Amino acid sequence: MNLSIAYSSEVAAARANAAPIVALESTIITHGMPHPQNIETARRVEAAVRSAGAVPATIAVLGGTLHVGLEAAQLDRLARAGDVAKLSRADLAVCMARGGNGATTVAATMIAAHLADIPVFATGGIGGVHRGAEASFDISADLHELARTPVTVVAAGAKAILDLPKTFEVLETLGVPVIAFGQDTLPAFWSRDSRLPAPLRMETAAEIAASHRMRRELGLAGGQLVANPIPVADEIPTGVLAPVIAQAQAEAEARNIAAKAVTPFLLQRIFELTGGRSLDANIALVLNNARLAAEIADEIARAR
Ligand code: PSU
Ligand code: MN
Repeated sequence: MNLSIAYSSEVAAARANAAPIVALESTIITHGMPHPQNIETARRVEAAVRSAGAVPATIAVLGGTLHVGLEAAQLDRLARAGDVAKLSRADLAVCMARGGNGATTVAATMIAAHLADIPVFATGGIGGVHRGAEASFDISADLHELARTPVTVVAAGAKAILDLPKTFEVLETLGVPVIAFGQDTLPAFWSRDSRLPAPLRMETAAEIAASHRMRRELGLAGGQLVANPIPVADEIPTGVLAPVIAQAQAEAEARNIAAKAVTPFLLQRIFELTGGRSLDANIALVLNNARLAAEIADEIARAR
């Protein structure tokens, strides 16, 4: 294969030593959070992975090159840049062929992580079936990626701006294991409990690593979704969020926000409408996911 991937010095060393690595996405930095909280969070998430004994690999396309692991200055530039494309499966090759800059979504980060042989990836919340999808057909490519690319994704469930029951129905149809971490119900991103029963439940990183390895032995395509609830101290109750999400959704419809712009618009409006509280919760849940992903990566690396 003559694809050249640029590894950060830290990730290159980890690969040479078969040390645990956790992939991290970059759309959350460029399209999911405002500056400067985005760069502060990106640095803290990387630090959380390191403290838990693994190496962070933030993924992005810079000048057409696929980077797996960013040096501090590259991360900083990405977080400030205003003209970065949001890359999903459909856009990755085009951006690279044109020599462009792009931030990877869950789908594109999974593709890059798999190319770099990194089995675990931490994010905030995956994309899914949008509310009103029966009319708009807006279903994130993240769901199909989970069905085809063998990476274990640690998220606080799907973002609560989505239609969660439909999102989890689609994952069931696609044969994606959805594993709630330590509870019987699925989390709802900013809130711990969606009241939807979890199809699977696990208590330890070792169990998640074991099922990841078993899928590989079975030759099953696709990854696992680990739904890790936000810590109790950081959650926003669903009752507080419901009217805010409804208002943001109504505004998106009134303004004909569509396609890739929907998720960034909703996250930004909810940030404004909650006076910043949604961002604090978002940051807390990403850090929590980074720590669990590092533990899973460590378990998988040990077993190799
Ligand atoms: N998680 C967050 N914030 C985000 C995202 C995830 O906490 O901004 C991003 C991810 O990159 C995810 C994307 O893949 O939102 C989903 O976008 P869409 O709904 O357009 O597929
Ligand atoms: Mn979409």
